[in-house]
Amino acid sequence: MQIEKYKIEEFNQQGLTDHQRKFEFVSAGLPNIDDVMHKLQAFNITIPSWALGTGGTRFGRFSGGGEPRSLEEKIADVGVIHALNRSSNSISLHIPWDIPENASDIKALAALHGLHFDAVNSNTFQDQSDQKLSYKYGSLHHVDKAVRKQAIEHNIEVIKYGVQLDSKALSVWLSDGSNFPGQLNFRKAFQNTLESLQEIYAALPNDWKMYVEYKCYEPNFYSTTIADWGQSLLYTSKLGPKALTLVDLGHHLPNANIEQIVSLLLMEGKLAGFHFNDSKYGDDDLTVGSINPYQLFLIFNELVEGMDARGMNHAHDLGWMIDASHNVKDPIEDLLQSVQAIKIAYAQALLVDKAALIAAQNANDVTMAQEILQQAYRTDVRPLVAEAGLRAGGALNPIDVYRKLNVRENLIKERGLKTVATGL
Ligand code: PSV
Ligand code: MN
Repeated sequence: MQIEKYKIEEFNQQGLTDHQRKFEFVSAGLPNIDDVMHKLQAFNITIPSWALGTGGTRFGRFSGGGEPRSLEEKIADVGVIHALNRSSNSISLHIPWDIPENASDIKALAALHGLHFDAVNSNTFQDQSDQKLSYKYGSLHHVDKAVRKQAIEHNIEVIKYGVQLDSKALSVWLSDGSNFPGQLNFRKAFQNTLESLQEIYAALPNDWKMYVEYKCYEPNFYSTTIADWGQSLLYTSKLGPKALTLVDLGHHLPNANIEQIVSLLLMEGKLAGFHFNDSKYGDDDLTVGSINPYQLFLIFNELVEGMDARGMNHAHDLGWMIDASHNVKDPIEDLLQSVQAIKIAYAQALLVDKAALIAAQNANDVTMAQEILQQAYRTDVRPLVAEAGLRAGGALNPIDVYRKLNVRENLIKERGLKTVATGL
C-alpha cells in the first residue's frame, strides 16, 4: 500500500496553525535553530525487516493481522513508515529470513518508496531445514572446524546478497556461548571465533564494514562468547579498521552505563552504531524511549559531543537502526513511535549548551552541569521534530494520519488476518 502525498498534506493543513504557534514558541529561544532543523531533517533510522510482523514470546504470539507475507510487502510497510515520517529511508535484511530472489527487482521496488538497503544480518543462531550441520553448540566458536566453516560460508553468502543490494555492512550477532560451567574452554572459544571472523573479514568488499554485536546472555545462560563491549572491542581491534562494535541497547546487564560505553567506543573510532530499543528487565525489545527516555537522551548527548569532536557526520557516519519487537501493538505504529523517540532524544542533545557544560565541568560545578543537561532534556522539542517531518514532506503527526487513513484495516483486507512467522 502506498500513501499518497496529497492525503498527508490534507491532514497537515488541519493542524498547521496550532503547530506553527508551538514551533515559533520553542524555536524563538534557540540560537542554533537552523542547524538543529537541518540536522533533524537529514537524520534517518533504519527499519529491520523482522520488525514489521507482530512479535511474541515463547508463551504465545497474538497477531493483529495484515502482516507482511513477503519481502515485497515488508518493503511496502517500511514505505508507509517513511512516507509518514520521512525519517526511515532504509531497511535491513536478515538472511535467510528474507532472501532477495531478484536483487534488481527488489532494489527497484525499494527505490519506488525512496528506500535503500542498510546492513545485512547473518543468522547462525538457528538451524535451517537445508543445513548439514547443527548450531546447537554454537557456530563461529564451535569445537568442530566443519561447523565453523559452514557458518563462515553462510556469512560470506550474506555479504554476496548485500553486494547485490548495495548494502555496505555485514552485521554479525552470535548466540554462541555455554549453558553450564565446564561446557566450554573460553580461550579456545574466543580463538575459534576470532579465526572465523578473520575469514569473514577477508571476504568484505573494500568499502564495507563489519558490525560485531554483543549481548550479555540469552539464549545461553552461563557464558556468551561475545558478551559485552569489551569482548566485542577485542575482536574488532584485532580484526582491523573495517570491524566496529555495535551497541544494541537491550544487550547490557542491568544498570550498565551505556552512555559511557558509547563515549569510549566513539573516542576509539570503534563504534559501529546502534540497535535501538528499550527495556526494563533484559533484552525486552520494547519501543524506544518507552521506559528510560533520559538514558536515551544521555546516549545522544555523548554521541553529539563525541561525533562533533571527531568531525563526523551525524546522519551518515554511524549505523542507526531499530531492533525492537511489538507483541501487543501495531508494528507500524510502534516503529513510528520509536523513530519519534529517537528524533526527540537527538533534538534534545542538539540543544545542550556545550560551552556552558564544559565550563561547569572544568569548574567542578556539579549542580550547573546537571542543570545544563536537564535544561535541554526538559525542553519540549516535539514541535521541532514535527517541523522537520513537515519540511521533508512527511506528516505533522504520523500516527494520527496512519489511523485516519485506516492503513491497518486496509492491510488486513489486502493480506488477511493470517499470520506469518517472523524471526524471533
Ligand atoms: C539478538 O537478540 C538481536 O539483537 C540481534 O541483533 C539479532 O540479529 C536480532 O536480535 C534478531 O533476532
Ligand atoms: Mn540487535
